[in-house]
Amino acid sequence: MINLIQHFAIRNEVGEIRPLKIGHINDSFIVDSKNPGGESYFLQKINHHIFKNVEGLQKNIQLVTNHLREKLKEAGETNIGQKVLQLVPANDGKLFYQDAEGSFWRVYVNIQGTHSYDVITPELSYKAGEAFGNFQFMLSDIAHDELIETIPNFHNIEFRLEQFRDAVKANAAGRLTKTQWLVDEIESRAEEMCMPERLFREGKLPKRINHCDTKVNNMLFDTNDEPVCIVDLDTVMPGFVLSDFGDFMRSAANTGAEDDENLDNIGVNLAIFEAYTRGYLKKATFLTPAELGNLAFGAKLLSYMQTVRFFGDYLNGDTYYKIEHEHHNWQRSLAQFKLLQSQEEHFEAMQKIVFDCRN
Ligand code: GN1
Ligand code: MG
Repeated sequence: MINLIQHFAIRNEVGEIRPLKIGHINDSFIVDSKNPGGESYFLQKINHHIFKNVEGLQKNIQLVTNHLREKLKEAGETNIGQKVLQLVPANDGKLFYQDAEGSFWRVYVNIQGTHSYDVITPELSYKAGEAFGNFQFMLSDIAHDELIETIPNFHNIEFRLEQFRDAVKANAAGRLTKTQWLVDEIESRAEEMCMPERLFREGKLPKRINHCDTKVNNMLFDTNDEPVCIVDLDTVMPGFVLSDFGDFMRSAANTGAEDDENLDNIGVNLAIFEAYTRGYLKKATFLTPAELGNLAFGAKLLSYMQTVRFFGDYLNGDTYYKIEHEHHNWQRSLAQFKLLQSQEEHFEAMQKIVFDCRN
């Protein structure tokens, strides 16, 4: 591993290299500096079975981070090194390094003095809403064709349902017998859930540059608990704002965990929902009535989409997400579906919150 990091243009002598247990896709490590207080690094092995165009992925990230840096400078911000990710190029100038085994690696400067949350308070949720709203705003003037779709059709539910139906048909892991009831639940909602894609085709719902992975733990807070930096920029691409709004609610406005084994823990946390919505709408002043009117729907859609994706992976025999035990993807599917049911029950309350919080 130490040999690996030497391929990057780092400025410090390397100390310990520690694996981090974050994310379901890439492998992450912190590379400490040998000198206490020195610059440290965030090393990642990119899952190139999922991100098939690594060069395009890295170019996207460079473009997005440069853009954000410019915006922050224009706004007179200081300490920008803490507020935007900074890629460290390889010694040959490329934004990644490919090792002898064909694996792809990248390095960021590690943003020290920050932390993230898996479970959040309403107060922090309000600040997170402002931060994600501002993030969308800062990226709103990047031309859509400057960015590639690092995973084509990533948040397109019509496409996700097609993949899911293929998984059901193939039943590769032989897991369908006991799980057919959830296939039926998914199918009974399929038409409703494809509504945003239909609105888009009719020219009634726009796409904007989205983060597309607005999980609560993709935001770094400083020692004063102020949000400083949004991380995990692998999937920044055009999409519906309801998607980013919904993914935050899916991960934060849940009284249980994403993969909670006790389904009784799971339900919508309306206090978090309200606080985030207030913060988000304060910054996202650019929304059309159709976008605003479908934010609460986005919360349902993202829980649904995640059920479809986890369950599809379970049926395929766990080929996409990292799992910690044999039936982990099934446990995740059940937990996400339970959240969806709770969101359905509370849909009117969620809609009312959005309308009460609008400017
Ligand atoms: C994956 O990067 P990570 O592991 O936080 C996934 C997201 C899912 C999420 C579910 C590229 O995100 O789309 O919402 O897991 N990322 C990719 O927790 O598929
Ligand atoms: Mg991610």
